[in-house]
Amino acid sequence: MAAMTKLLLLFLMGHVGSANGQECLPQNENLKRFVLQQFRGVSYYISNDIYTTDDAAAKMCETICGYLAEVNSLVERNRLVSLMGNDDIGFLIGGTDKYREGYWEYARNRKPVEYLQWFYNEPNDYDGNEDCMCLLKVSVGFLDCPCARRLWELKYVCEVD
Ligand SMILES: [Ca+2]
Ligand SMILES: [Ca+2]
Repeated sequence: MAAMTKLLLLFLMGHVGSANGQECLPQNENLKRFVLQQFRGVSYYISNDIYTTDDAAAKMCETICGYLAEVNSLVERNRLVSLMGNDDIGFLIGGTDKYREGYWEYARNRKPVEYLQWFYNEPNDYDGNEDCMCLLKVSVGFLDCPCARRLWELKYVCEVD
């Protein structure tokens, strides 16, 4: 009987464990795709892969309770650029005007992007197809860039509070 109870307990514990596994915790296997960097109380997770779409990147961020990085100052922008490796061109970050052209907001909560420091001649909605926001190593400001991967081969960066 004691053995049965023990087995039952193990069974239940196993279920609790798997339930937790579905939450956004660092135990998630997707975490392996990220390199953690910390700055001013928030954590940044840089992807190892190139983004395919903004939605896919955002979903990946959600697995670790995060969201596509929201750059709120020049200091934060500089910090993110400093995290870029030698081979990195830039990152996809949070911010989109896909809901309303020219109106920049965060897809996760539809709040307006308050810090908009654009690069020269940006945003230009090139080819009518640039509704996401990117940060390039060589640019001081942001660029609007395609939400779906085309010529751009950028990683994405998640932020976790
Ligand atoms: Ca646009
Ligand atoms: Ca652009």
